[in-house]
Amino acid sequence: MSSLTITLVRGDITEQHTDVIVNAANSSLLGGGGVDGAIHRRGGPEILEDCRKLRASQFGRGLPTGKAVATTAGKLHAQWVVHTVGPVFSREEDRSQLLASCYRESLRVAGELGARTVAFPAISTGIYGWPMDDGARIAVETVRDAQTSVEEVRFVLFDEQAYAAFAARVR
Ligand code: AR6
Repeated sequence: MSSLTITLVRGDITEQHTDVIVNAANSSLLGGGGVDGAIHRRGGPEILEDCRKLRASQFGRGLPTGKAVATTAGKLHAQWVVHTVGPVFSREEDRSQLLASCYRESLRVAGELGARTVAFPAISTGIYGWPMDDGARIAVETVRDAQTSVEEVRFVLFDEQAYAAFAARVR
């Protein structure tokens, strides 16, 4: 438990002013669609430069699912982007622990950087196919239970359905 405040915003995560913006990345760290595409587009080439350095050093094989790593935030209104790799949703295999790990590890990295405010997207609920209600449940439960020095977690939800799913869990 911690004294962390959870807030919900409907909007575009690349417009947030927070210490950290979390990216729903893929293992390559070299960009993609959705949140990842928007972050690299709005943040500019410095973020990709940092990602390439990570691939050339400690993450030669890519960032494993459930892990998180920080880079510059480039031109975004944040100090750092924390990249995390959500699991692809599967009906055959329960990957909930990996999704929870994304939130936990991102908060751990943010805390180590001294960040007080962190903006999260609804990880895995887009291209990776995770059902929104379950994604929201895992996100809110995991953040609530986290031991962290981060003071505010802001979930930035792209549409009304996502906002409603998170609102139902935060109440
Ligand atoms: N701001 C906030 N939320 C957004 C934005 C935005 N600008 N854009 C989309 N969303 P996704 P994933 C919502 O697909 O499922 C990439 O190609 C979206 O509606 O960005 O983890 C990566 O490189 C959804 O609810 O991430 C990976 O290959 C949520 O953010 C893969 O997609 C997450 O959708 C990761 O897939």
